[in-house]
Amino acid sequence: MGKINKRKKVAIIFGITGQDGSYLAEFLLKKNYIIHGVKRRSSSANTERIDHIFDSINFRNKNFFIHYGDITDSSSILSLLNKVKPDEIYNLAAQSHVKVSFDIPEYTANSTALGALRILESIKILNLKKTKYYQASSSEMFGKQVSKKSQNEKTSFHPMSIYGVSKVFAYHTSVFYREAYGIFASNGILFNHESPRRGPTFVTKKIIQGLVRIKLKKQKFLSLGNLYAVRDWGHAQDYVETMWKILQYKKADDWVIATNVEMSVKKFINKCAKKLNINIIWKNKGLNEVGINKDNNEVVIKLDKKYIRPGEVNYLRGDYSKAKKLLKWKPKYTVDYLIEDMIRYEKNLYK
Ligand code: NAP
Ligand code: G4F
Repeated sequence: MGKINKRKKVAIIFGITGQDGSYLAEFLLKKNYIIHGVKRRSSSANTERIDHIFDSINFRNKNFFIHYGDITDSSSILSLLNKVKPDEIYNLAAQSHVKVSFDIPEYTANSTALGALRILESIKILNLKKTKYYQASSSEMFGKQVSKKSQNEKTSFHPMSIYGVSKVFAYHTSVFYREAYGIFASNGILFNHESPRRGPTFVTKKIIQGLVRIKLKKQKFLSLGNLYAVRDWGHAQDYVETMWKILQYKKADDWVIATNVEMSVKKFINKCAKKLNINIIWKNKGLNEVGINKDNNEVVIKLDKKYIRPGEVNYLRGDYSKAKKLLKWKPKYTVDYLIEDMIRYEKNLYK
């Protein structure tokens, strides 16, 4: 019997140049998708994470296309969707840094909140009945939680930043377009996920980069903010697989994706230091707290109030039982593997 010639699925990824966009593109290419990635204009190169996929000199990858666009620009979204008419859209584009959202609240809302609205409205205007939409929702939406219970799809939102407020808007907008217009729009409520490709100002990357450099005597100390916030850290490679699974499920829905393992920033530092054979002891309290390298008595961790947020999310731990049961998804990588993967990458840069 001859092979059935199945049409390749077509996906648009907004936020292709980011951590998740780059892993998702690799994942979908392995699944034989045609990928159209949207990249915003920048005065310096912003394609570092995808250059290995898109060989801009030889145009070798025939299933991978990059378009200029911006989620603050409706016309660019509308014309791309009209041209490509994709099977799936992954909206990963956002001003994704919580602390930065206190400094640029209006731009954060414009991109992170209204960006989702612009894409969904374009799907509606173009009457793309078969296009499925993935919204990169966030555990930051849970915000202020009074109890130390884990959060699931039924937990109420109480955002503590304009980033969180914007993600709540995008979440409800996705639910609204699903219920009002029948668009297949799903929310993945993803808890923190990291990788060697994580941006350098997020805490895990900052800690690992800093400690590796301290170990190699290229940096003296690391300045941080709140050491007592608790997060549920997973590996980005695990999480992009769920994005795809969410869009393959029989109906559009909302899903918590996490590891259910909690860890404070301080415990994360201690774990990383141990793996690098840096022996840290902690002294003092409040903003005077310091981490000292026991072997040479040097201060390696200091606190700086500029990293303390006007609104903080103190406790995040995700209950992903729904995704486990219905999507048959669970994380493959542990936080120990994640840290080792990130340390390995960092050390290799200095070889
Ligand atoms: P990231 O590395 O910061 O990537 C964000 C992407 O959005 C980048 O490609 C960025 O482009 C792009 N972008 C920003 N503003 C844009 C605009 N105006 N127009 C077009 N593109 C724009 O974030 P990530 O960690 O991959 O996260 C992906 C998505 O998941 C984000 O929406 C984030 O808020 C959400 N999320 C992340 C986590 C997490 O722990 N990583 C958890 C929950 C939800 P440049 O490369 O040019 O900056
Ligand atoms: O690494 P972070 O900046 O991540 P945050 O704020 O949890 O946000 C990330 O996860 C969200 C999902 O929950 C995403 F939606 C969002 O896009 C992003 O990917 O900070 C983690 C914790 C915070 O409590 C922060 O106050 O670490 C604390 N922290 C302590 N010192 C620091 C620092 N965070 C950063 N970025 N830099 C510090 O020096």
